[in-house]
Amino acid sequence: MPSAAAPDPGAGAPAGADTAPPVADGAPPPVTDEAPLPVTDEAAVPLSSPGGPESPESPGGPAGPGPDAGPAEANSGAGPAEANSGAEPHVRVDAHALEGALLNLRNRIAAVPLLFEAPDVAEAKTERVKLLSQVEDYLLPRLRRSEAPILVSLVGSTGSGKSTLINSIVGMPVSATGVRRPTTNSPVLACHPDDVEWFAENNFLPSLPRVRQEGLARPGRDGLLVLAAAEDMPRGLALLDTPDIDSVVKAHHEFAYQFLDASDLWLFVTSASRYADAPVWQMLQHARDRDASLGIVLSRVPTGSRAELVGHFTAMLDANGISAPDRFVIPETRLAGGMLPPEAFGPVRAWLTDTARRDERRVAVLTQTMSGVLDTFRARVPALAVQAEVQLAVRARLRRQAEEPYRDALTEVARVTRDGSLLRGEVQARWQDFVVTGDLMRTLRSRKAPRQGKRARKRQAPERGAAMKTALRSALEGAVISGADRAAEDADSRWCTDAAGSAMLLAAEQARASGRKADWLFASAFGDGEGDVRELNLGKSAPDLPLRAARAVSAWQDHVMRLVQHAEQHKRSLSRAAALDGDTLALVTVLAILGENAVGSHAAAGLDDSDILTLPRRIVTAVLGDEPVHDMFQTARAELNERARLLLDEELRRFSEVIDGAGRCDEVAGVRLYQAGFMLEALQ
Ligand SMILES: Nc1nc2c(ncn2[C@@H]2O[C@H](COP(=O)(O)OP(=O)(O)OP(=O)(O)O)[C@@H](O)[C@H]2O)c(=O)[nH]1
Ligand SMILES: [Mg+2]
Repeated sequence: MPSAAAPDPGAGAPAGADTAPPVADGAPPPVTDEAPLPVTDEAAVPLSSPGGPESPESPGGPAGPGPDAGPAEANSGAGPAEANSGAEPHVRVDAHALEGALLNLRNRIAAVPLLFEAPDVAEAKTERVKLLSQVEDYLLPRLRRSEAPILVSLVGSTGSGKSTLINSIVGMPVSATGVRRPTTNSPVLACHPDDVEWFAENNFLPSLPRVRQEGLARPGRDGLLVLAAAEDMPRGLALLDTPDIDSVVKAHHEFAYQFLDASDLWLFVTSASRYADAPVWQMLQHARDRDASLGIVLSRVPTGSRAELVGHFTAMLDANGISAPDRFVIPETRLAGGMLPPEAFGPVRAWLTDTARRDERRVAVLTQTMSGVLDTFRARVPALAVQAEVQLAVRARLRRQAEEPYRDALTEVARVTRDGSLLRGEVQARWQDFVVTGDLMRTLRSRKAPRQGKRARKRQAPERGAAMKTALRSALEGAVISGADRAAEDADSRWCTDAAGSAMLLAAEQARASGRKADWLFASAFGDGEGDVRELNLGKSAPDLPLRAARAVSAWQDHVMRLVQHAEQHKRSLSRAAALDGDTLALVTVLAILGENAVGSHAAAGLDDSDILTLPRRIVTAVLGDEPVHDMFQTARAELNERARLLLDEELRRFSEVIDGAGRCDEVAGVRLYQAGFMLEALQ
């Protein structure tokens, strides 16, 4: 939280003004004299971004020095400092609180799940990496070690002379220059030997490997940060020569942006022949949007066309809203030993040295760049939080696409196991056999209580009854299996035609393939079987479904048998009714349950007395009584539906596993990220 929120109108002119070349005599001090960021635990952060290009005395406008100002003009460019000084109040914020809020934000950003394909997910992934690197590579190290040397990145067009300028400022060749384009492929950081430890430690760009160099950096070490210590460098200042921004080498371009995100001050260098190129303006607009402290060098300007070139460049800067007041022109000159003459680079060096040495300017630069980054979070963090919510919606959609077909399958199983649909075909044919041959009637007439026990009873059961039972069992299994097959096909095709679904399936297949390869390698190394050779194959039911369905149906039939026995015993104890063959009665009960809704229906009307849709119910009711049959049917049906549900759930789980396999999707990641953003904002 701000420890003192009272704005100080006289303090804290924007860094653009503060970092202007030495202010003309008599000009008001451009910056606050609050304790500088490096010294206290409190960081001065502007309430809002410093004045934009619309400022009437905008540095880019006619009143500013502009590139028209050569080094000498730039040095006398006090205009912007006067125009902006005191315009932007600062508040002092608690650096510890800010660090805590940033750490929290970093964790929340990292936790945002970007697992599923969605319209902007690729951009969101890039944005997440950028946000994390801005927090980890710049804001946190800078907050923790605010006294560390100020880091100036030279960035810009290839061949514009960045390396030449650095070597000239450093006073010795540290970065290779050359006619080969691009020349610099490893960033080279030059600083005073006393400062080199700070950059050798991994608190600046922690993920980048680094190497110390003696003498000139050799080209060809992409991806390494080369640390060059030079006695002539002013203390407290580090210059970073970065790969070009307009390179054919794409990595250079990304690299350059990464360095900018970790820099306190950007020195943008473009040449008379390249300043109009698109990458120049992309980069400058990026700097403008980030509101980073920015200086601009127009190099290799032929003396004859200087006014014309500088005028055009200034107009382009204005048109693009680039307000950097610190602009330098380096004329085309002869190099001496690869170095620029002192009058060409001197003003740039003086400006940089001054920025590093004068606390108020240093604070202003750090403040502007840090606030610039933090300001961008206001929109970028909620935008990422929106993506977290989009991800949840995509995941819910994928779940629905899989669940709906299985839910429909369950409804269908419930329907066909009630309306008599299963009592056709083979089942009906077996029933006819059973009835016509008189087996059923014989069984019904047999009133002797079986004394021989279950096994003997089974032996007695009529063969046709057994055939009937088999037909019934396979009809029930078939109902579940065909429902599951349809659901698998439907769910799979919904995923295949969904962008997120198909991408997820592809990733799951790849993960499975690499897992199989690892299994196979393990198996071939240790002779441990053949590994898991199953395909994902979601469009079909699991290969073991028929086995599981058979077990489930058999278990249900046993359950019905027990229900029937229970009802029968109860009935006998009440009315001393004769016992019936248990197997047959259970079989008939199953038929009656499966045709429950068909009884009395139009389909069943007018059927003869022996019809499969009517007779079983009549028999069961006659033997056990109306009410017990009703209760028993309900129990048996609930049990049947539950078993079917378990089977289908098991099938559905294969889909859920693919979704879960995509990664952990925190339901509240978006909300937490919003909160972390608000907490950070509250501190500014
Ligand atoms: N005559 C003259 N040559 C220059 C000047 N500045 C740079 N050069 C030459 O132009 C070529 C490119 O300069 P570098 O300093 O390597 O350019 P760079 O911006 O570092 O290029 P990349 O590393 O590819 O991004 C080299 O051969 C330099 O010697 C200058 O002001 N005058
Ligand atoms: Mg270079």
